Amino acid sequence: MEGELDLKAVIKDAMKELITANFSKMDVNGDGSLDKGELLQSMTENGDFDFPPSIKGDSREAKLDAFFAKLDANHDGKITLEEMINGLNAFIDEAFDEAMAAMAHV
Ligand SMILES: [Ca+2]
Ligand SMILES: [Ca+2]
Repeated sequence: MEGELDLKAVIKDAMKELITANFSKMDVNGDGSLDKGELLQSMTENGDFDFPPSIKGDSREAKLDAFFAKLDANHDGKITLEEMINGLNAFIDEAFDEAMAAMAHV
């Protein structure tokens, strides 16, 4: 399963680069972290954003709340660059595990 692990690492590296490069742009008020409004804005600017499958909610707002809560590891209402990368890494792991589980059922 070495190829699988490498692909995951490549995706994580690309994600980290992308987030790091864009974080200051996403941080509209320049306080070094993203609040909910800034997260929403950055997501909608990038077109139609699909929440990870594990994010459940009846509405887009509810999903945003759940997504934000999952990224905001220390629950201070702000997402730092580190929290963002760690959080998205977890979603990448999740997506891979689901893909592997789905393949195992074929
Ligand atoms: Ca901010
Ligand atoms: Ca936080």
